[in-house]
Amino acid sequence: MHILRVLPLFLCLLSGTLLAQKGQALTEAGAIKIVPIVDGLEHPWGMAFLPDGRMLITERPGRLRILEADSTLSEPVAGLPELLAYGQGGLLDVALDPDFADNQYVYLSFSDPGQDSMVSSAFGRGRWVDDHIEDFETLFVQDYKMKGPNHFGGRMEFTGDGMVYFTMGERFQFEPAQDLSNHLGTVVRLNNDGTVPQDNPFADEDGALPEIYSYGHRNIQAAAIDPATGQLWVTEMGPMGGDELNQVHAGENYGWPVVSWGKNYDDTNIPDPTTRPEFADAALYWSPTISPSGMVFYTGDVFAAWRGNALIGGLTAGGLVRVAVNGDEAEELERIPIGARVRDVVQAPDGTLYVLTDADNGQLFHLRPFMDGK
Ligand SMILES: [Ca+2]
Repeated sequence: MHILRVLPLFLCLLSGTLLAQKGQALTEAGAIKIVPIVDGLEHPWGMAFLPDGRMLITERPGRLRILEADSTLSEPVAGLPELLAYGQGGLLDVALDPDFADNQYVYLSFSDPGQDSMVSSAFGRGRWVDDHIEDFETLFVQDYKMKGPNHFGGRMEFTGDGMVYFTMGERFQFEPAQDLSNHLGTVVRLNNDGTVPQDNPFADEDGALPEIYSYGHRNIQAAAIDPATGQLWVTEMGPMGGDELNQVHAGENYGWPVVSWGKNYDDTNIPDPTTRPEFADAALYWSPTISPSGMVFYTGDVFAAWRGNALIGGLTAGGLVRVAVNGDEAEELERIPIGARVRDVVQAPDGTLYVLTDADNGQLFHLRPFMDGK
């Protein structure tokens, strides 16, 4: 491509990055302020608000911290499950039960240890009592224990009517994502207590694991239900190129590793999804990659132009990717530069946003409109 055609794009990206480093960004919701709240988080991965306005934040090596009202971090919270922090695995997501006010359940996803450094993706729950977790019980362990540092997936998303989706990667094993006799490369759906819903798509199929809701995924690190439709959307990391946004339907096969919009790391081609119509194709894909992780459907008022859109964190995108969804369709509308690898994004009760960055010294940022010019 000619330098004069690339130059404006380069300058645009550069100005966005420079603005992000100055703590602001120009967006279609106006100029927004990007305020650093706290640092010193070692590869933070997930966050969730407590009803009192404080926030729980996970660190992948195996710590859960409370962001206190004065924006300091607590000592590590007690009561976590035994886990093994290994490669991309460790302590991953955190979520509160939709009925937390009644049952005080906090859910954690993590790498469940076995013999000889074998690990599986897993999640469970315990009760939140006096700023620690009691009686943690593991509710689900991925059926496929192995060594290997990659593609743990790890997001939990509640339906609000008693069920939870848990997303997994294929542990960099490729073909098992097509095999329903294991959990690699799947979304599973469980009742909140870990039992299997009777109407899961493979509940009565011989040779298939009943927890599986969808399969043929590569590595799902973002999941969110669109509150307007109740539809689950997930992103998955592609190989070289081919990151995907998928609308998840019961029993569907999303094609990995048979088809992909990306290429293998050795530069060999993978057939495009359109060559195999039996697989569900992505609603949207990204080449080059954005490395999607963390996602929320924005429902607030303070960034009114973003209402109803998905905001997707991007590790290599270095910010948020704003996407409009409509039925099976999805369209990227905007990128909001943060100037760092974004691991997770949540909406605060007041409609502002919080963003976690993935780094040895990870940070939490608060995204809000300017107030009195500040
Ligand atoms: Ca796919």
